[in-house]
Amino acid sequence: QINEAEAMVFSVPNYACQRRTTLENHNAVLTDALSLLAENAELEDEDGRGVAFRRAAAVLKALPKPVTSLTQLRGLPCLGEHSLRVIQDVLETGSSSEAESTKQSERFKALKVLTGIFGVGPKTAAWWIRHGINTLHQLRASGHTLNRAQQAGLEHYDGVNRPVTKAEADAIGEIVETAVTSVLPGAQVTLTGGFRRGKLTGHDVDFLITHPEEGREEGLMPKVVSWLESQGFLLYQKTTRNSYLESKDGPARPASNMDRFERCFSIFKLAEDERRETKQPETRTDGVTRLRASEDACGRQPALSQADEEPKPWRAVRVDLVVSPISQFAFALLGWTGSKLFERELRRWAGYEKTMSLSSHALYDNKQSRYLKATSEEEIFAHLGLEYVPPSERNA
Ligand code: TTP
Ligand code: MN
Ligand code: MN
Ligand code: MN
Repeated sequence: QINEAEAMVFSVPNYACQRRTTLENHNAVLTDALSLLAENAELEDEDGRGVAFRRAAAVLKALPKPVTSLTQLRGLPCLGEHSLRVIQDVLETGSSSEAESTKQSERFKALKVLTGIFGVGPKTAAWWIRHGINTLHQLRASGHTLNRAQQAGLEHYDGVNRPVTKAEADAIGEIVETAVTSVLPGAQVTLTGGFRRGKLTGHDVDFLITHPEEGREEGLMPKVVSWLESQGFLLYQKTTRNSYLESKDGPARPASNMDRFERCFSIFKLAEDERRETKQPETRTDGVTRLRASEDACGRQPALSQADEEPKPWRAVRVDLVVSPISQFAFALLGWTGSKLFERELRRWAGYEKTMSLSSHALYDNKQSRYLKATSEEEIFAHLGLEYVPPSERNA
């Protein structure tokens, strides 16, 4: 036990985009408890409370050492009364009683199971629970009408809810690359989302597609989807077209945080042999990928352990595809790399500190009444008066 007087007092800047947050976390017990409470708030459709817990967790993720006493946190931003109470509980007892009881509550469990269905959000889940539906079995038996996304989500529930490994993400990357360059030679595919930040697993795989010649990317998504469909790679897909130009509220002020790129939410069918084939050449070249290959084997365990079920020769993987014109590529890349909290904080910083509006399409300076152009993420950080933070340090 460290003497309070000797313990270091931490200091971190206000906004997560001013901090460097790696995947190394010295306060995992605390941040797990706060993240669980954030998740519960989001499942209850209380986003304000969710963000407050996410911000508090992000501050603790940025600390260089484990917290040992509350006094070390004096003056830190984003730590509200409620979060401090949770932290105190963990420091005193080793766990958060609120997080533990939430985790074990029937309502939390039901909300989590039901929103685990692709296409089901907190509102739908809450409505089902009010009608006595708490499990997948009860949902199937209820005869409730499901939309196409939810039907696919229910059918591929286990795959969609099993973590995706980096090896699987790379295998899907090769398929997407082949699809994209087959229908438009010269087009480029970039891995975004959590895997670009260096995460070893994810809930999906995110890709950003562009072409170095402005305009050549137009209408690309339907062609990519057709190609993937014809090769049997898609279990589900929903494509939405680009609505950026026709929007009325101005490009830098989208109605929500959703952007308007041509995009595709999909569920891929990834064959086991596909996953091996794409790994083999890598396994020979370096030791790092050999490590990934063994994680991959772990990823298959749940399917194999179901003794009475024939193990499938493929798994379902959620994949997000986005097409951006090259002129907006840097903004799209920054917007799709995450983390979600880092993105939110970037926009908050832009608005409150710089009187600018940042979206995944553009950066607008409200004082100068003009768009600020950028061809790289570094330029966008510079426009915002922020030190550049590389993807691996955006894990807020
Ligand atoms: P996610 O795929 O939801 O999250 P992630 O990749 O960080 O983590 P996980 O491993 O769980 O998949 O989102 C990726 C990024 O895309 C995130 O920064 C948010 C961003 N994004 C959207 O999801 N929708 C949008 O409309 C925009 C503009 C960005
Ligand atoms: Mn992702
Ligand atoms: Mn995603
Ligand atoms: Mn995450």
